This record gives sequence, C-alpha cells and structure tokens, in this order.
Amino acid sequence: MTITSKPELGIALIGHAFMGATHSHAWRTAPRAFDLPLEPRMTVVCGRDGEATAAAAERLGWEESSTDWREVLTRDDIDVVDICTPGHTHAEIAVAALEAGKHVLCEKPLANSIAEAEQMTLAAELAASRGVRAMVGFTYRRVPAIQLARQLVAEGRIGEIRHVRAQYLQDWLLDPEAPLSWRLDKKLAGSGALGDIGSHIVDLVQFITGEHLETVTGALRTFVTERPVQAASGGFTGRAGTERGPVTVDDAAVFLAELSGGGLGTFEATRFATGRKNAIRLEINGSRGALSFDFEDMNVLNVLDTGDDPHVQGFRRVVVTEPEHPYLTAWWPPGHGLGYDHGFVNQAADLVGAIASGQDPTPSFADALGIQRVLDAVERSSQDRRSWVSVPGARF
Ligand code: SOE
Repeated sequence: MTITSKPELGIALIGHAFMGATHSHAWRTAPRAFDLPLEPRMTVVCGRDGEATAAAAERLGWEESSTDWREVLTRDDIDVVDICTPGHTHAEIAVAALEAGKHVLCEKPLANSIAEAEQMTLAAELAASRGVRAMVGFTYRRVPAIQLARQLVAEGRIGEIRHVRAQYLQDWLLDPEAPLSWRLDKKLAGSGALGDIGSHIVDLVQFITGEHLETVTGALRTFVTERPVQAASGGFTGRAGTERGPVTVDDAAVFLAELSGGGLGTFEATRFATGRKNAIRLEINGSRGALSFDFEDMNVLNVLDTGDDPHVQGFRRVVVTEPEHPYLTAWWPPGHGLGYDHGFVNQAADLVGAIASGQDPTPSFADALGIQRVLDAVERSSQDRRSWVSVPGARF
C-alpha cells in the first residue's frame, strides 16, 4: 500500500498479456522514479477469464480483478482506462471510456481500420472539450536517444532532410511451426508486421523529423501462410496444438515514402529478419548532418555534424545517459543506461503530467489516425502493385 498525500489517479488496465505486463510495471514504477503531481493507483485489471485475470492481478500488482470492463467504466474511483487488448477491441473500449469521462491510454496501432480510428479520434476530440485526455502508446518516442534526435533536428543541426532509412526488424516468426497467435489473424490484429511494428517506425520518423509521409508505394508479403493454432492464449510464442490455420496478415512490409519536406524515405518492417531481435534502425541524412540509431543499442545516438573539421569528421557516438538528456534526471547516475521497460515508465509519467496540467498529451488519437492512413495507403499500394498512393491529411 502506498502512503501519499497526493491526489490519487485510479487506473483500470484492460488486458494483461505482454503489453499489460509492461504497462503494469510502468504504473508501479513511475511514481517511484518521477515526482508525479498525482499518485497512480493500480485499482483494477480486466480480462476475459476470471481465474487468469485474478492471477494476473496478483502477479502484476493490481488491487482487484474484473471480467467486466463496462462495469469498471461506471466506477467513480477509476480515472484512467489503459487499453492493452488486441486491436479489434480498441475502438469499442476507448469510445465507451471517453464517453464515460475516463482518460484513455490506448496501445498502438490505434485501431484495425480507418473508420474505427476516425470514430475514436472524434470521441477523443469531444472528450478533450470536457477536459478528458487521450493518448496512444507509441512508447519508443519516450526513449531518451529518440527525444534527443528530435531535439537535434528541431535545432537545425541536421539541416534539410534528404534521406530517411527506417527499419523495424524482428525474427520471432522465422520458425514455420511458431504458433498462430492473435497477432497473425487479420480480424483481431488488423495487419501484421505493417501495423504492429511498421506503425512504430512511421511514428518515429514523423516524430523526429516533424515531417509527414505524403505518398507511399510498397509491398507486403506473407512467407508462411499456415501455422499450428496456439493452444493457450497469451504471448506470441506460446504452446501450439496440432490443428493448423491460415495466417491472414503480412509477415513483412517494405515501402518507399515521399516526405513533406521533399526528402525520400525507405521503410522495412519484418518478423523474418533472421538474427535481428528488436532492431529499430533509423538513419537520417540531412544537408548539415546525420543521425543514426539502433534500438538494440538504445542508449546511443550517432550524430554527424558537417561543420566539424574535415579531418575529424565522422559519426560521433553520443551515449545518452547524462542528466542533460531527456528523462535521465529521473533515472540512474550518469552513464548507467536504460532498457525497453523505461520507455513505458516515461510514457506513464508523461500521461500523468498531462492530466494534472490539463494539457492534451501526445501522440494524440489524431496523430495515430494519421499513421493509420499511412498504413492503409501502403496496403492499397501493395494490392494494386502499380501505383504510388497519396496519404490523405491526418484531419478529416
Ligand atoms: C511485437 O512485435 C511487439 O511486441 C510489438 O507489438 C510492440 O509494440 C513492440 O514494442 C515490441 O514488439
């Protein structure tokens, strides 16, 4: 039990698998790492299976468990609804939560279709006029090196952006016998590598550069079209049974993009990058400098400045662990790096800060709708196999 004089912020978590666990860790840790204006209270976790949800509450540190998220929305002691369920449920839960006056944190991608994302954005905008906040969990924005990259671009150190190379590389589907989890079912996940991890690199490029992807052309591919059905739910590598079922999403997505500032981007999102585990690789080449980042070395940002004397010019390896760097005063002494989980903690702290100060947090639902439009344009271009597709403006 927490003893605090700060006003409490009651949290309800919906979903308790991988993302639910990362968010639980974040709610538990944020008030210990940051001096937050409000005290998050891990009030209730919701899931479909009563026994599994009760066990998750115990394991992840929630006071109660429930199998009825609708009932949870009626409770006065709930201020924030944190949605960590598969994509096909996001719209229904988020819209209901916002209408019930609850702040919402929704995992990415925002929804499984443009129509759902538009409906959610509308609900978020109506809610904002009543002081209710909505944010999307594009967590990698909260990695200090990524924040530093954005800062350097905004300071003009990179100049005009000519090239963006963005890759999100995983290999957890390499084994053709890896189970058919919900992430491989279009009805539940909306798309495969494109939405699950491609959405992250679209968000990161737009976040760092401040530009938008305006036109895209791409190809999607499913390398393994049938897999053993997962026997137990949860996770994405869990036990498989003998029954087999079709993979209905892409295993890999590659696309080119024209950026709003006139630059060109190449994007690659795949679960078949043999040997790459969670490599988010970004390289940005500008008229005055360049940046490169790899999440597998997430405490480092490589920075090149063309203003350096030519005989010492080259990528400088900046170790982003110092108090001058974003978020770092909340964490360990200089030089002691952060990991995957810290992004989620920073994200929870940012949301609490926005709620307390009455500001709309970012990325907003409208930002995520813009990303959804990019994903949709890539999918249409891949189906058509001939054309570049314009991404309609994020506003509708
Ligand atoms: C699975 O590919 C996944 O868990 C994504 O869904 C997450 O957003 C990413 O953080 C790690 O990989």
